[in-house]
Amino acid sequence: MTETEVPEDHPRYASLVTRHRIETGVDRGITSRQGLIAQGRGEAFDYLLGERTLQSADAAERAAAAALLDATDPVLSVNGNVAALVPTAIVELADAVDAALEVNLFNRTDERMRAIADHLREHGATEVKGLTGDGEIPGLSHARGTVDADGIGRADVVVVPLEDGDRAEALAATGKTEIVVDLNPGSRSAQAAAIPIVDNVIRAVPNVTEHAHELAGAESSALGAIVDEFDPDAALDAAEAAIRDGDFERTTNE
Ligand code: PTJ
Repeated sequence: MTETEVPEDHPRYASLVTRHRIETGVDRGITSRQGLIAQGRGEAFDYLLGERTLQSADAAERAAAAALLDATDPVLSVNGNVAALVPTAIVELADAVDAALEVNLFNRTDERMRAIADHLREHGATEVKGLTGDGEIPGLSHARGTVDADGIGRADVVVVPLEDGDRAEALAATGKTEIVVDLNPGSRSAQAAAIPIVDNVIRAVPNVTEHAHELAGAESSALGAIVDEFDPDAALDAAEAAIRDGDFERTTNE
C-alpha cells in the first residue's frame, strides 16, 4: 500500500500514513532501522496524550517560534525520522524563521547523510549543512558529536527533534538554546531542553511555522518576553498530567 492508497476514511489514517512514511524512509536509505523502533515508542506516548496538541505544547511551539525568530544563527537539525516524516514542513519552517537546515545523525553514515540532504533538496531546501563535519559538540565520543562548524557549531538556537538523550544533554551544556520535540515528557532530551515540545513532530513542526508567521515582524523585546514567560518544567508537568489523568479511550488504540 502506498501513502496515496491509505484510505482516508480509515479511523487510523494519520497513524497509517506516518508509519508508511517511516517504512519508505527505511527503504530509501534515509531512516535507520532504529528509527522504526523510535517511531513505535513515540506512537505509544501519542496514544496516551490523546493524539492531539496539548495547550502546553502549543505554548511551547509559540515560544520556539519566538526563540527562532529572535535568534542570530538558528539551525534546524534533521535526522532520519524527521526527513521521512516532515520533509516539506521542516523546509517551510526553515524558510519562515530564516534558519539553516543541518543533517545530524545519531547513526552517522556518509550514505544516509547524502540521501537525507538530497531528499531535503527534493522538497525545496536550497542549502543543506552537515556534510562538512568540521565541528564537534564537546563530551561526545566518535561521530556522535560531529557537526558543521558554521552550522550547529556556531548556532545560538538549535531545534533537535527526536534526539538521543546523551546528545541532547551535551548540546544543552554548550549554552545554546535547545528546542526539543519529543513525545515522551520523561525523556532526558525533553528535560535537557530550554523549550521542550511534547507533541508529535508531524503536528509540531507545521504549528511552529504557523506561530512564526503570526509573530513575524514582532520586536525583539516582545519575542524575548514570550520566551521568558515560557516555563519548561510546567510544560513537562502538564504533559505528564495529561498522560496520567487523561481520558484514555480504548477504541482509538487499535
Ligand atoms: O536518524 P538517526 O541516526 O539520527 O537516529 C534517529 C533516532 C530517532 C533513531 C535516534 O535519535 C534514537 O534512537 O532516538 P531515541 O533515543 O529512540 O529517542 C527518540 C525519542 O523521540 C523518543 O523519546 C520517542 O518517544 C520520540 N519520538 C518518536 N517518534 C516521535 C517522537 N517524538 C515526536 N514525534 C514523533 N513522531
